[in-house]
Amino acid sequence: MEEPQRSTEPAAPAGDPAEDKPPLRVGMVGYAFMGAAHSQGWRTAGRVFGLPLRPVQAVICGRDEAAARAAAGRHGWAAVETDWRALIARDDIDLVDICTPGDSHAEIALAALAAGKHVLCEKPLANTVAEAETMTAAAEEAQARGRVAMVGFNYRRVPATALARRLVADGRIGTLRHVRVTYLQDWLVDPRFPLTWRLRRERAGSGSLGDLGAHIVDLAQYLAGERLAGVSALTETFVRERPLPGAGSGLTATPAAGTGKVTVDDAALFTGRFTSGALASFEATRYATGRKNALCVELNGERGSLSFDLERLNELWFHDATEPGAVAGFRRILVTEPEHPYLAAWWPPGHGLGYEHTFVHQVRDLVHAIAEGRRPEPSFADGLQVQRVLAAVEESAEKNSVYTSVAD
Ligand code: SOE
Repeated sequence: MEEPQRSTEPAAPAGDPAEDKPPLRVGMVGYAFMGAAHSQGWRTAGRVFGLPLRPVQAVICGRDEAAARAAAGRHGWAAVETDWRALIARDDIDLVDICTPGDSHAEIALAALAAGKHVLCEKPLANTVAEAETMTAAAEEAQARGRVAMVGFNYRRVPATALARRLVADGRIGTLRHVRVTYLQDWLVDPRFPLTWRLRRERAGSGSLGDLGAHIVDLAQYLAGERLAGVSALTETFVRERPLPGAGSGLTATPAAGTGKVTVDDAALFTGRFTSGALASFEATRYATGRKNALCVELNGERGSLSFDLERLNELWFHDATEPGAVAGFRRILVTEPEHPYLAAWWPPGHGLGYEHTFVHQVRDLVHAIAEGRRPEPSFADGLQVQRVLAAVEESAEKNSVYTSVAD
């Protein structure tokens, strides 16, 4: 392979609002679904929000050179590497964005932090608690050197969930009693779906639990403003053998010969107790036939309730129990006003946002944390705590749902 192009730092286009800001040169490892979503964030945030640094899509990295070059063209990256170690060694990269399967998060993040880079790592932080602990220790050490590390729980950055967090923190629903969260997909219902990396423990760490459960554990704790103390859980693997993947992906793949064992959970159901004594229920599954990416959360407090549905992500339902009974009830807040989180930068009221905007908001918040030298949220320590909850879920499920405390 010829010498990789130097990421000739693309000059800010004339009129770019961040034209005079110092560049933040990003190297992204991975270019599949999350690579595409993160690219949208890097490409857009500087144009919508007045950022203190100008994100530059400098290098995209993938083992398949042709595919990485195609992704560079499609998503707007200036140069290509085929080895993440070479990307981290470059002196024209300030931040490494990790969009790979979970089995490489620790290795890449540790090397990037040691090399003096900032890090954004997709969720779940790692495949094991031990890896997450090592990453968190490295992130704390790097923070002392002015380098930050964030984990990508993007559903915190839906304006409606960020508004819900504000309302809970302001006491608008009073003392929390319940959190009820479900995250339902159905892409594995067909037993012919091949044994891709998400179905192999050595690659993904776990199945629906780490992929979907990580999101809803983080979101529940973020919205509640407190942590889970313990859980009781059931997990199940419904289809235990699947066709080995051939060329292509998903159901359109041409299957290779033979089958392989599924070594992760297909679904996880668990209850939890917060440190305050509030109770929670969680469901993460890839077998909710007809549900595509259905994340719903409801919080019940002594003074009111909040309810959110990702399929209607510009809306937040609020019940104020202090209102007179004759007019009380769940009312819909259309979360498109300039005073709502992130919205002042976007469109006039009533013009909604989408899933992709959560990645733009993620970049906005990360760039501000870097410029202000503070620990971003969610930090690697937050990601570690989620891993500890997931580990308690797996331990409880192995013990027939025995209540299992979450390790400190
Ligand atoms: C799973 O299919 C998945 O892609 C998750 O990995 C993402 O985190 C979620 O945002 C969408 O669904």
